Amino acid sequence: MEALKRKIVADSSCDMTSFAEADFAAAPLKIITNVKEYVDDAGLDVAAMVSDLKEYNGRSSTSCPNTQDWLDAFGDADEVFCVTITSNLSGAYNAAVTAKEAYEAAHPGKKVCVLDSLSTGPEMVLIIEKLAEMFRENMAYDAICQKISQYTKHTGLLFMLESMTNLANNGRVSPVVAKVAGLLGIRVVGKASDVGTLEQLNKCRGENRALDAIVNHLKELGFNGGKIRIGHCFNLKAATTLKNRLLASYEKAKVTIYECRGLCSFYAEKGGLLVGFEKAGC
Ligand code: X90
Repeated sequence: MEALKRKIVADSSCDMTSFAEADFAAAPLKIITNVKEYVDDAGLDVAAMVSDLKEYNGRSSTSCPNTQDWLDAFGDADEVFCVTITSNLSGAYNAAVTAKEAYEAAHPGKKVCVLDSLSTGPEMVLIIEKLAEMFRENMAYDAICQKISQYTKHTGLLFMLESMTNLANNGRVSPVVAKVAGLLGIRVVGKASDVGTLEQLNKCRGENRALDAIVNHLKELGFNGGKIRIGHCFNLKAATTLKNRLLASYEKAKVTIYECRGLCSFYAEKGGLLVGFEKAGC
């Protein structure tokens, strides 16, 4: 009998284009302007997109993977574990569920477990890494489905944004909140709410104070020195400062930093920081 093919699939808001620890594919979202369409895959030049967008004054929007995009990402795997951006801000989850139904109907015996992250970016990274860990432990399909949804109850996402223009223009936050982020020197700090929407926590004067607020929120929300993934949109400086501050208080914390890909760069905008973290008890 041939070995079971297990695969992790996520939409491109997870900021990962490849993954060494397991068979992996990302279904791309798209960033669309009147002059160009950017496909958020490994070929996207994120720096060029961000600089194009800075010069561009027209309308811009995004679109999620459709059912076929998801099916393409599933490939021919026997067991797919599919992680999506929050269903409260994107149609990606619904399209993935439709793809699951089509895939399972077309290939009896094959299974797809779809997980709504109620989050995005670095919290999805943590979920994907945990799935790979479960693969290595040879856990059964049903056990993984159940355990991974438990795991997401012990992870969280905080963010720091310098501008919320694209979020507001696309109806993902209220214009009132977005306006604050547009003020000179102001950083909005917030978190992914329990229902997977943006929840504003603080308006901070300057990046330093915003990073302090993030460190405090991490503690309040139950971080106790586990894993942290920091995604940044052209703000390595803030990401590094945050990492060092965390390591000063939690010397064993496992902190890594990476650059956001297209979708998160479009919405988090230049200077933005996304922080995915584990809470106690996972
Ligand atoms: O379907 C689509 O077109 C994608 C829409 C995505 C909208 C929101 C993306 C947010 C990206 C911003 C800060 C963190 C937000 C946390 C949300 C739970 C990053």
